[in-house]
Amino acid sequence: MKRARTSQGARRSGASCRFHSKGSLAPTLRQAGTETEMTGPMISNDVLSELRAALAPHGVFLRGVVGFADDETAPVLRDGRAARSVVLLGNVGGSIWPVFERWREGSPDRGGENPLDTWSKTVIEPVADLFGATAYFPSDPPWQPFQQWARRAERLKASPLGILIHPEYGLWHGYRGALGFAHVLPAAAPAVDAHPCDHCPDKPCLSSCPADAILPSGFQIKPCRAHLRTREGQTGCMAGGCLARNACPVGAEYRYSTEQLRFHMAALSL
Ligand code: B12
Ligand code: SF4
Ligand code: SF4
Repeated sequence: MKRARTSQGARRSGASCRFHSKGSLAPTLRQAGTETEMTGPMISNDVLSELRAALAPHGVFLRGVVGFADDETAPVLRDGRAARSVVLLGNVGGSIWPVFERWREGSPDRGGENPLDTWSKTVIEPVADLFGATAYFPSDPPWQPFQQWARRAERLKASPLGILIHPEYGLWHGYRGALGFAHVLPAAAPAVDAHPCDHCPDKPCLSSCPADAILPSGFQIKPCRAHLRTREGQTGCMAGGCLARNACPVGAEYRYSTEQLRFHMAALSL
């Protein structure tokens, strides 16, 4: 399948539109496991609703829409044009985990070297084809600015860990892909304005890291990695997830399962 690589470079102009998923986790999880028929070209006036419906069975949420102006850098579509809109797709809490695990169990090599990235492509690429969109993935170099897109789409801000924090989901969300469109997508529901870290007096994330890798100035990768290689790191953060992330009180009910946390930690190359 011919895919535009994720180089940036085209310039665009126009207003940004925003969309904030109002879907709750429960209905998505209830639907997980049902198959969606995805055959033939889809023509719809309500692209966002159709996209939601196609992705919900996989536990993937529409996280927001970014519109690109003529005079700004936009990702390149597979036909070489500049995207007018990008729809961000991701997980909310452990929404993708049951579907991903089932897929992995059914894969001959348990999904290969980077199973979550492979699964994301398996799910999102057919949807991109169906909607005539270009798929981008956070794991594919050259890295697309997923976090910048998320800041614009949902107005999220970075926590001291470097991860964007959501007022409801806290640090328990991520991006599995994005879809680039040649047209402007409809304006969407209001984005988030509150930044939880501004109203967190104790900031437990700053005092919970045994390697002092979370500083007010930002995440320090070297002390983190050095700690993770130690015995304490292996039985602590590697086994149960980043202690600083776990210490954040926001969105605790969306916290990933221990199994998922271990999976993400193991994916870090130490
Ligand atoms: C490289 C990378 C890392 C490197 C960071 C190296 C560094 N110091 O920059 C490493 C391997 C350390 C890393 C770690 C993690 N990462 Co990371 N990472 C990326 C990746 C692939 C590219 C970032 C980038 O350079 N983008 C290109 C620039 C142009 O885009 P950008 O939007 O402007 O980039 C912003 C980020 O780079 C951010 N940033 C800068 N330094 C750091 C450091 C960290 C740790 C993070 C999270 C962000 C961050 O600031 C930039 C300006 O806004 C992104 C995916 C992506 N395509 O963006 C994920 C991404 C940023 N990572 C993510 C996550 C979740 C993690 C981990 C928590 C994974 C885990 N173990 O669970 C850990 C962090 C905690 C830990 N204990 O290590 C998520 C963040 C989701 C969110 N809610 O914001 C992303 C978006 C991937 C995803 N699929 O969702 N990551
Ligand atoms: S513990 Fe407080 S400061 Fe740290 S990420 Fe959570 S809300 Fe932000
Ligand atoms: S993974 Fe562990 S060492 Fe690394 S930042 Fe989180 S708490 Fe600190």
